[in-house]
Amino acid sequence: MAKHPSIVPAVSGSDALTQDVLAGLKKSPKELSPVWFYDELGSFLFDSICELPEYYITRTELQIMREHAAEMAASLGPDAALIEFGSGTSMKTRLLLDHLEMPRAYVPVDIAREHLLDAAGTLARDYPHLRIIPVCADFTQPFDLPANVAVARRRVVYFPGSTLGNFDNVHARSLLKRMREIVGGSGAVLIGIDLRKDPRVLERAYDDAAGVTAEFNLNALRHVNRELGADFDLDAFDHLATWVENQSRIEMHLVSRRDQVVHLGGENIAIARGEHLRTEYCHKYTLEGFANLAGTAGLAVQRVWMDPQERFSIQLLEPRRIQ
Ligand code: AVJ
Repeated sequence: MAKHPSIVPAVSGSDALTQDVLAGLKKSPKELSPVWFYDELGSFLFDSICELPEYYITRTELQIMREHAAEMAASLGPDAALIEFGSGTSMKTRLLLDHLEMPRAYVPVDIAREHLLDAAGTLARDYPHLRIIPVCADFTQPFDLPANVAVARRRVVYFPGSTLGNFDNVHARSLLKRMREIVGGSGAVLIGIDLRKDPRVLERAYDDAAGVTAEFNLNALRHVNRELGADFDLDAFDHLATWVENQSRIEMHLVSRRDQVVHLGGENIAIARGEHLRTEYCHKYTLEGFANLAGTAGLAVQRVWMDPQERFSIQLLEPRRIQ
């Protein structure tokens, strides 16, 4: 069930990663990229989060897929080439593939090469007639599509999980624009979007009673310690998930329990007691707010599927007609 959101810093290589983390720690407030959540343990913890009673997102999206996948597939039509951003285990995709009429190809795009190839192999056994063309790439950066997919009549980007919510509005818009470019004038985007709701429900979804999300958040520090040789003390931070009304988002923070100094890349980073380190945004949209955002990226909402409680939505977007 793990998604591996491929939100990686714009630089790579250990030195560049160190510089990237240092730059975040020198900001005010301090920041650490959510990419650091996802090492082996982090992916396992995320899988556990998906099973938590408070974390409605994965369960609700699956429920909508089960209920409406046939209709979604019918709206996409025959001969579609399906391109999935951050494909992970392609779990939700199966529900779609089961209903698509003669799909031309499935292109899972993911940054985790081993997991990508494993998932593609498993899928190939279950869908022997489907042409599966995995692409190992960071979907936040431009990447090339396989030639035969680039010319398919109907190209569809599938982006489940509400991962778009992890990007601020500027980056969300440019990601939507990229999808618009990939699908061209006659394609479509099928995207999972989490909806605004009672802040208490949202805060619980990101601060569960069993403490799994807290462990997931703290694991980012463990990952940085191991990968970059930092010395964050995991016991010196508290997990915080807080609803920020004027940004319409949950923010996950780590709050320092004491004055401390962290060493990284030969530098000393002072962190004061009570100081916050921001690790993730999770924007929650109204239907209208998301339609506006998509509109600014040249995409128009054609269909919206929701669960009966309207907690989550899966939306079909198509390029806006040129006026
Ligand atoms: C996988 C990015 C959709 O934002 O809800 C879960 C990640 N963070 N609990 C989300 C996450 C904290 C999740 N996404």
